[in-house]
Amino acid sequence: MILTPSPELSVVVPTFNERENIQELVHRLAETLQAIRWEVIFVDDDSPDGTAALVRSIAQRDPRVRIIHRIGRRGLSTACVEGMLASSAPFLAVMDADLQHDERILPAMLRAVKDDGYDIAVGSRYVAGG
Ligand SMILES: Nc1nc2c(ncn2[C@@H]2O[C@H](COP(=O)(O)OP(=O)(O)O)[C@@H](O)[C@H]2O)c(=O)[nH]1
Ligand SMILES: [Mg+2]
Repeated sequence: MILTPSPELSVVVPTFNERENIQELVHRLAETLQAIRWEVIFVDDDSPDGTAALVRSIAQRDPRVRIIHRIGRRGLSTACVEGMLASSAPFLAVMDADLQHDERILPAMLRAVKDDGYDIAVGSRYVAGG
């Protein structure tokens, strides 16, 4: 039996009406995480703009892309927690879907927790190298 190695990093992305940003975000993650086994878990609260349907169609072509589609639910933090709980990866990241967060710092954040022994890494505009 040939097993496909599972992801080392799950990027959890809560979404509400982010349809127009999904494809670009997946593209940017694929670019920046080339050296890492990764997946992205979108957690969508049944957005009226059809975000979940779009994610599902991308996921049909790309197994690194997953969707948790929540019905009758709202809430950014519970969406993040449920995405994290749906992952079996040893490392987790959470980011916005709206392209406000710089995905290019994800490899450095992963290194901080994986190699430098930190429990958590936080991206910030307000610290050097943030
Ligand atoms: N699943 C889910 N995602 C949400 C909800 N509210 C906001 N989001 C998403 O959470 C992320 C952060 O929201 P955003 O409006 O960008 O917050 P801001 O950057 O702090 O202004 C975005 O990807 C939103 O689409 C919600 O109720 N449920
Ligand atoms: Mg935002």
